[in-house]
Amino acid sequence: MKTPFYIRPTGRLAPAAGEGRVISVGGRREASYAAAEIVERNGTSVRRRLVTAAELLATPHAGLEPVLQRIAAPRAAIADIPLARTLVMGIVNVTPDSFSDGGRYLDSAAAVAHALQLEAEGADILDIGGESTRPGADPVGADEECRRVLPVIEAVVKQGGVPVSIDTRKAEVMRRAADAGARIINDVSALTHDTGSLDAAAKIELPVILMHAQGDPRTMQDHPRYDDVVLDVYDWLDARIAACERAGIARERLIVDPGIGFGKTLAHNLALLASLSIFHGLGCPVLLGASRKSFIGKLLGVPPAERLPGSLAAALAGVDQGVQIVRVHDVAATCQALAVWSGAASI
Ligand code: 7PM
Repeated sequence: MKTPFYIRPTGRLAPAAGEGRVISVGGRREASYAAAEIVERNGTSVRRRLVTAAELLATPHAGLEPVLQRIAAPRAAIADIPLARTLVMGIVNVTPDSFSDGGRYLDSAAAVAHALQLEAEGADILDIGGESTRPGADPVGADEECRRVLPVIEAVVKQGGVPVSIDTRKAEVMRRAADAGARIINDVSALTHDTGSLDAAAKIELPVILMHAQGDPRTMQDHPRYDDVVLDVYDWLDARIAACERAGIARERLIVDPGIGFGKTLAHNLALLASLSIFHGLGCPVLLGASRKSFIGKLLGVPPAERLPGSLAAALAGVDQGVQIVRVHDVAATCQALAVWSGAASI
């Protein structure tokens, strides 16, 4: 069964602007909206209309009510961090460094130092990954992935003070990372890649990030195709939440992510970025990962090292739409942007 209605809150208001007649996402006053786009899909036809928050809240509508409730419901803390403001997740890659001729100690020492540096810059969560999920990348085995990430997780858990998430698509890596102290599972396949991962995640009892991707990393950029990218990604995530619930993973434990760059053209990525707030209707915290991604390069023809300004703009577009977590490389710069934004947004 497809979700018949979607609600995209829009027109963010400063908290002082009004009481009552606003749409608040996850119970956060900084994430209050004056209006909403109501979207209805019937087969190939999509109807959209803009209504004010006052109109929407005054006229109860059977189809819209459950979506409104999921938008408004307070979000549970993640790994003991309350979602009162947008959290910054710092990216820590543990892939062999071409300069250290495969020296495992050097690779892990560099990753641990990088993680602690990101924490000092203000990261709320450290996302540690050992498999390259870049477009066109070759897969690695679970043992190799564990050899890369486990020593880093152990050291960061011991020496750092913020929760660690494990970026993996494999059940075995999830289990061993959790034993090593990881507090969040981040799976770019939304627990679809490994047939054992739904059950493994249910048993591990940690929060899980479900990211949307179309196709496998190796081929996903070949011919991405959607009827309506925003609604298709929404329906797919909705179905993954349902699969998780059937497997014993409650919605309160899930975080959703539209998967910028994973089987998407430039137009698809921009459409998702423009409609992030619609995903609050899934009733889970929303994560945005746009940092240094190739859509920024495609817009302007700049290499990854020069994509910080575009990455900050993407993060702020997400924050304005109430996303609860941004996943970034440049933690210090992002924290500065968020501090200025929230200074202006909370008046
Ligand atoms: C090319 C494509 C280079 C993708 C690097 C990447 C996400 C993630 C990654 C994301 C979540 C990167 C990525 N991206 N996990 N893992 N969301 N939840 O930027 O957007 O590191 S890999």
